[in-house]
Parts: sequence; structure tokens; C-alpha cells
Amino acid sequence: MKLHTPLLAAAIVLALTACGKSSEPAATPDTLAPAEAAPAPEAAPAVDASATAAATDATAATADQCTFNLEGNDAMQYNVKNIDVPKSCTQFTINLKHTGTMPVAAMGHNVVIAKTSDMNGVAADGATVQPDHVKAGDTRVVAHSGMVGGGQSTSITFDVPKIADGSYSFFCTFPGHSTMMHGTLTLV
Ligand SMILES: [Cu+2]
Repeated sequence: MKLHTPLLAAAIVLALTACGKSSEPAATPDTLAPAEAAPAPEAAPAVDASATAAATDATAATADQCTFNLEGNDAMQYNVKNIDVPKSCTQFTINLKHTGTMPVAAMGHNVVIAKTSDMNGVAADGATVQPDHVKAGDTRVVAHSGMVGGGQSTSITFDVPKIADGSYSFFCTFPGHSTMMHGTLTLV
């Protein structure tokens, strides 16, 4: 059989060639297929699967990683100057707690997200807007919370891709506060 096979194959090729070129494309893959397919089943899918699972666990963001607890106080200060935002988060939440005791009318705080270059403009345009101090329909604003006074909390959630096209900051738009109450958002 072994001796005859090459001869047989050669005979078939010759025969097909003689029949016309239109038959060659179909005949060639059939001839090569058994030899090329043989090594494929030797791959080890078990190892690949565990490696993929480990990689997924390492890159998947947890709810904790996609949330930051920010504080504002009676001294017109946030407690941080930067918040890292993991790129692996689809959405990111900032919870703001006013740790002071002063009323919202005197020491109100909120948290607003916009490009750093738009911060002063957003704050200025919101200065006279009651009660949130953010101009209605301000397209520069990615997200903003309401104003809170001492002991109160508020929260914002935004889509992480919305802060990927430049340098963004979080800040308070209570009149006069953004000069002190601002920080950067850093995609990590
Ligand atoms: Cu404030």
C-alpha cells in the first residue's frame, strides 16, 4: 500500500492536470489536508484556559476600585488632591461626605467633573445658580452632585471613557471654593 500511494497520488495529479486547470484548486487542499491537520490536536487547552482565567481576574475591576470616598470639611478643603480612576472601570463613583457642621448656605460643597481647563469657567457660570451652583445644561460638565452641608453626603457616577480625552479635575462650585477645593482625576 505504502509504495503504491505516492504513485497513485501522482497519477491522480497527472490525471487532474490533464483534465484542465479548473480542477486543480479543489484537488490540492484535499491532498494536503491530512498531513497538516495532524499536529493540531496536540495543543493543550487546559493550560490556556487557566492562564486566561488568571489574566481576567487580574484586570477585572472590583466595585471598590471603581469608587472613591471623598470628604469636604468646614475649612473649605477636600481631603485629597488627586483621585486615581482605573481604566478597567466602566463607571466610576465619587461619594462626597461633608465632615463639618456648617450649613449648606455657608459652607456648601459639591463635586463637579470637567476638563481642568474648563474648571474656572464652569465655577464662574455656576456661581449665581441656586441651589446647585452648576449652570443648567452645561456641556462642559461630565457629572455633578447636589450641594451638601455639614453631616450630609452626596454622590456622582460617570462613564470612565468620558474623561479619557484630556486632563480632568473634580472641584466644588460653591462660590469661591474651587480655588481651594479642586483636584485631578488620573486614569491609571
Ligand atoms: Cu465647597
